[in-house]
Amino acid sequence: MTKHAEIAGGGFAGLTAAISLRQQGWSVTLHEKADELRAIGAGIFLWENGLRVLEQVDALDEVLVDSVTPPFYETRTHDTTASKENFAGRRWRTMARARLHSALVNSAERHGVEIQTSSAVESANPEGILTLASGEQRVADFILGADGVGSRVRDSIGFQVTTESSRDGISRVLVHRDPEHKGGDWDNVRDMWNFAPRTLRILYVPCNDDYLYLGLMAPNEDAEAAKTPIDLDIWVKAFPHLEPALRRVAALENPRRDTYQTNVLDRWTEGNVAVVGDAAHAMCPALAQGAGTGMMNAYALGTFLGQSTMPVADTLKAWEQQVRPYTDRCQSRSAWFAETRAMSRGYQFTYDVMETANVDPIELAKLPAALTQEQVPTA
Ligand code: FAD
Ligand code: 5PR
Repeated sequence: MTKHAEIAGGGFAGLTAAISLRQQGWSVTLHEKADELRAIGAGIFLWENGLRVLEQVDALDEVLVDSVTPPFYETRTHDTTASKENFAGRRWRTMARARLHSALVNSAERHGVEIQTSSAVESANPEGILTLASGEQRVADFILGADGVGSRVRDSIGFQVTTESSRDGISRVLVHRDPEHKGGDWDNVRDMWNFAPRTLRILYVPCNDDYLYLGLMAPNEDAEAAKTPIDLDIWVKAFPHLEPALRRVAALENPRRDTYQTNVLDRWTEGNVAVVGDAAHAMCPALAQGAGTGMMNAYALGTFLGQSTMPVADTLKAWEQQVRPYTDRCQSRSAWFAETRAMSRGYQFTYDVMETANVDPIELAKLPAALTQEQVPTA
């Protein structure tokens, strides 16, 4: 009999899990509380691991047509180049978040995921009952909380969360790319740091020929620099070369500013329920691995559930055991970089730091033998 999954959340993790489960023959209903499926935020990086997941879930081609591999990831501190890294031929891409999201949505639709928008999830219980805000209850073999950093599924189950909040916050925007910001070093990712007279950073990321992703980072305690809409004078003084782009940022109507947090849970599964993505392992963006890690874990979840001969609850425990160590290490490295601002020194992409980017998601999604034993019926 076809097994059925109910998924809360239509972000990168929820969509990836939904496609992976469909590829394994499950039926899937995905609930998104917003009235349409859309990506929040500006730009995003993907490394080899994330690109491989996209390949597995048939979403890579659509991402490649509208993303770029910049020549270098350049770190600049006080207007001087600290490092220029190119990852020795490993794949990496930068893009608008909407591009990645719509590629996953289109693939989910092609794979027959049933998507319900304006459908907020209220709670889940370990026996496999999902309750919607409308009061409707849905029964499933498996329930997934991919409902982001404020996860209802996580909190209704009662997973314990340890939270560390970041001391810097960031305003992320997409702006039009001016001719003077094309070509030469302006095609690089440029991570520009200033510590004097105040701590301000701009992460400059070409997404394609037309758009730049800019992340404007300032300490939360510096109220003037943390203000949105931005104080143009403060930012232009620190980054005069970016004045035309900063004028566009200052003109934006409702710029968001986010702080971020590291959430570590006591466990990711309980009975027939699991959490994945930011619901389970929100991390600081420093290493640009939050979405990639969530997508790897979500993809593996689908293969585990599809191929295991063991009960769902045991399969979920084995999945957590397999994928979690990489995630834990990535979270703690990302938190360290956010806390120390050590990325300003350059040469940060060491072998260790790139561990997650270099994980092969296909290997990670292979089940341990204990999950695929033949079940011999007893007489
Ligand atoms: P989300 O994207 O938060 O999706 C959750 C979805 O669930 C949303 O659509 C939401 O509307 C829905 N939802 C919420 N509650 C409910 C409910 N009750 N019922 C139904 N639906 C619900 N990662 C990278 O890999 N590379 C980067 O370059 C990168 N840059 C980043 C920069 C910043 C500043 C930050 C803060 C993060 C960055 N990340 C990056 C991390 C990445 O954005 C997240 O890890 C990723 O978006 C998490 O995906 P998700 O699907 O788990 O959650
Ligand atoms: N990398 C990326 C990013 O968006 C941020 C950081 C690093 C892609 C911030 O948004 O270090 O904070 C960072």
